[in-house]
Amino acid sequence: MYSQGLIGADGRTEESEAFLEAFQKRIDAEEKIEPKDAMPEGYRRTLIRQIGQHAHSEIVGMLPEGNWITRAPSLKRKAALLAKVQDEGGHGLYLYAAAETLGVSREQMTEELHSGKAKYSSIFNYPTLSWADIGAIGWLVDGAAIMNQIPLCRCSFGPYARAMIRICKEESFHQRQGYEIMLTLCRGTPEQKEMAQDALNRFWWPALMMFGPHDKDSAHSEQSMKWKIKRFSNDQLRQKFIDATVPQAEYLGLTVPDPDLRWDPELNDGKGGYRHGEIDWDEFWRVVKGDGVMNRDRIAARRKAWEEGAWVREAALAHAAKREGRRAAAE
Ligand code: FAQ
Repeated sequence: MYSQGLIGADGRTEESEAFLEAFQKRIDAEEKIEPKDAMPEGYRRTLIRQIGQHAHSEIVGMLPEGNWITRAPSLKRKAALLAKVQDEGGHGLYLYAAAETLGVSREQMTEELHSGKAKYSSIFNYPTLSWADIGAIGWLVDGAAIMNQIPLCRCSFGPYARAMIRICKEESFHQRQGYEIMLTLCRGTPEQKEMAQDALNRFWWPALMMFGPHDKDSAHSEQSMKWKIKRFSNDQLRQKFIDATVPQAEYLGLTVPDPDLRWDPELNDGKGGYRHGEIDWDEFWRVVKGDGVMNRDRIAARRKAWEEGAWVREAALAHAAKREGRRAAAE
């Protein structure tokens, strides 16, 4: 058994060296940490922050694509897009449930999203202007999400790791679906191919920003990697994504909008990889801090949905209370 954190006179948890060391030993031995296990307060808070932000990203991420459900070019495309957007909603729900096991309530997380306190992925603050954007989101945004999330299936916290297994299976399907939309457009008329190129031009850099700041500027990476919440750094994952995606763009016959992009055989310990231009970090931080093109619309849409759904939550609670009352009376 591990010693627990001690509650000091000021109410703060003081964690003994022995407790922190024993916890790190469990992590190093690849043991899964479960909700009822003793854990450092920093570990718990980091997970609530990351899983909460991840859940919010899935939920807000339904909006840019939802925008195209009524305008999908065929019944088949519409059915597939509808299913994808529903999948994202499901991912949000598993993730909220995983965060709740750490002692935070769904209401609290929702309130933090609506007040602007909690972040969600910067990518969802860009508008979807054409049907090709739906292809680009599946290909690039789900592609980046998979690259980041496959290692999360091995996260040290059990409920998050288990939720990620199913999520990654669904995201892989979304990525294929997006790429297939791009392929169809690229094999279509010159106007369709131009539309695909325009979507790539607008989504390439924001997709690279999804991996977060450079390692040297990443506040949480070092500790999160030590706790095996993250298995790779932001820059490592970004590089893997670029190396996997550039050949896919070539196959489509599209040009990646980066004049500095070039193959370097020395990169990745001599295995080769793509060197790339610098990300516009001013734009990244502006969007993260709430000043992107769509930030205000996204939060307004989420608040409206929450308010308009109040009657559903009330009805569900009333129904549960009634059922509970009937069960108690029968006993
Ligand atoms: N956008 O110290 P780090 C999806 C924040 S899901 C906004 O490096 P960390 C599915 C960061 O939170 C996409 N904020 O932080 C889908 C921190 O702020 P804080 C979401 C960002 O946590 C597809 C600060 O900057 N995926 O796409 C961003 O170690 C299609 C310092 O950064 C996940 O959430 C950003 N891009 O690493 C849905 C995956 N980057 O909290 C619909 C899980 C950084 O101190 C359609 N999360 N920040 O105020 C992670 O892997 C990590 O949290 C990172 C950031 C890698 C996102």
